Amino acid sequence: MGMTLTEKILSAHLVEGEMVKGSEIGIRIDQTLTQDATGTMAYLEFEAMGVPRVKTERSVAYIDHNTLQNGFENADDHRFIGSVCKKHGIYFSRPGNGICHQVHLERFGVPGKTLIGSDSHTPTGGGIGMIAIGAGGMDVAVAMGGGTYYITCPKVVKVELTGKLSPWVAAKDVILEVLRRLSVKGGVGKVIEYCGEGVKTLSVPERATITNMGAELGATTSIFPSDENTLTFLKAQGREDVWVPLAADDDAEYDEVVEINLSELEPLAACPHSPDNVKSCAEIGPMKIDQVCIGSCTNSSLMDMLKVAHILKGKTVHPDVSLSIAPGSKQVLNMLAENGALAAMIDAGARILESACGPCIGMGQSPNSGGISLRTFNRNFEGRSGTKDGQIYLVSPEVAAASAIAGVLTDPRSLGEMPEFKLPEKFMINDNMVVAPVPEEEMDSVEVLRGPNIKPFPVSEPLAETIDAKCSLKVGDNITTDHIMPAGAKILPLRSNIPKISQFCFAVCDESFHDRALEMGKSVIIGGSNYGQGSSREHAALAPLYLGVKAVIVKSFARIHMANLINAGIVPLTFENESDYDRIDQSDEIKIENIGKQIAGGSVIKCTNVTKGFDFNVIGDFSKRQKEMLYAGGLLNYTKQNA
Ligand code: MIC
Ligand code: SF4
Repeated sequence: MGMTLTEKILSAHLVEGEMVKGSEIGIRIDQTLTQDATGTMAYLEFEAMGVPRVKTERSVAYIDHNTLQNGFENADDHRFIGSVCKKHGIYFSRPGNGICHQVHLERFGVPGKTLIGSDSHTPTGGGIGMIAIGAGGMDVAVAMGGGTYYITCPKVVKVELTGKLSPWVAAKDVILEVLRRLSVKGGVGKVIEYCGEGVKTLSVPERATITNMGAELGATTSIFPSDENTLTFLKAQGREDVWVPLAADDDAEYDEVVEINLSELEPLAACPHSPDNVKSCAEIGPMKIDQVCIGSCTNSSLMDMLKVAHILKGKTVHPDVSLSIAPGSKQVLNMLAENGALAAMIDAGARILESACGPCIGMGQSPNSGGISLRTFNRNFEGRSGTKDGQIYLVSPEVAAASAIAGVLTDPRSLGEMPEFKLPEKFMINDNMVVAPVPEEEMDSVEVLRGPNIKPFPVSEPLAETIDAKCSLKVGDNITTDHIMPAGAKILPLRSNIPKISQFCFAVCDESFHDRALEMGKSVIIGGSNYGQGSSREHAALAPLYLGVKAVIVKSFARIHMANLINAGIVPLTFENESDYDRIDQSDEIKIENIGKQIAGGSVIKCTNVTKGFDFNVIGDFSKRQKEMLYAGGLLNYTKQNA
């Protein structure tokens, strides 16, 4: 039987386990990336492991999230990360060089290699034929040290693309259509593999838009084959030497097949407050808008920007609309400046932002109260924009630009004929903003520079014999890591200070959570399905750890967050009968006796609701390695024990 592309790359990197779907496998990691909001913790963890130099083929640290220096904190983090990189063998992409995923695709991604990144949109690299996976900072630290990375051997979904996108219909509309069909939890435990004739009609940047936002499906990752278009892109980046052709075998068998005829797609939008709440622009109609933001790791490539500039050229942004544009990288911004497209944007009244995440993570440009904002980003979770009642719609750059001029949601097909937009034969290449590490012989001469906001990560304890604790919080379905550990301009600077950032833990859901959890000393959290969806931030596990959370019992988990909980030594459990969720209230006392023995004995674990006087079962389906991590109290303790 033939193999899928996913199986080919995973089995070529397999170091532990067998390629049996649903079982845990360990893979070798060729490349890692971090960004600054997760990076400080990841490098503190790397330092704690005591490995002198990274053992990967390429590790890169990007500064792209915390780009507002509203105090010393972010600047100190950047200085710390820069110095750690120099010492330990990591390439350092300075602030101004661009968004990690965009730059990594342009300058470092290699077809057929494995990449993990401490950012959930690392699957962007799937656009170039990599197995690129988002992970917690601790997993990335271990991989930098040469350690194995563990995932559940995924099911593989084939998305068979036929036809060709119509003018003004975009790659964004492809992934919005996939989200509409599969939902934000439809990809859990799966890799989404794009195949079929339609693949040939999509350039690498378009493919990367699709694999990037595959994160919103909850998928392990998404991948495109490496073909002639991949070669064209790599040639234009002066990197054709890393190209290899890669594709699934013709007789590969898939677990699911989704068929999409590109010719039938139309401009779509994800409505508030979920990326899978997708409607067509025609269905929504000419809704009045307040703001438009163009950029983010989903839609900030040169091609996206050239389309936007073309639409804006000679026009003026509607008087009731604020338009901001953040080109994804220095390369993109520089090329726009050279070819005059930037002038067209400025002339139309766009507010040009630096090449960074910016508004996508609430670093500025929060909309007005109740404001309707069209964004080319990938997440529209409640409150993420920085305005609690902001109404965020996720759209393509084409829809965004056309609407910015019109002042209402606009189907770009009304713009008339679309010119042909082509990848340049050569991108402008200058890696002067990537600092190389010093050679190993010189590493002792590099001093690691720390600042007063950089506090050690919280220590976790080995698993107690019995967990007997009150429920400090009960939440519903689809809780995101933006609920658990919000970001934004006020909170992001605290990413390297867990005691301080934990004050905002769950503040979106319940501002009294922090004080209550501290007062309880130890507690458990009860949640619904798809708990922890969204970002990879391990802070969503470290802050609860600091606040004494011992176990989280929910209907189902999102992949990265569940791994982060185990890494932090917090026990993630799911209800055997979902109806038991309704029988537990906040403040109820939950008792799990002999938890270590129960975990060792099998996956069904007995719990007692002491307050209400009934027993219920939960599932703790852990691999041997996960069990040992939980006994040890998390990944760092486990790694030290095994060193
Ligand atoms: C996000 O898009 O939510 C982030 C900010 O990039 C996160 C990482 C973080 O929280 O630092 C992600 O996607 O993993
Ligand atoms: Fe940055 Fe937004 Fe992409 Fe996250 S989703 S990496 S915040 S641009």
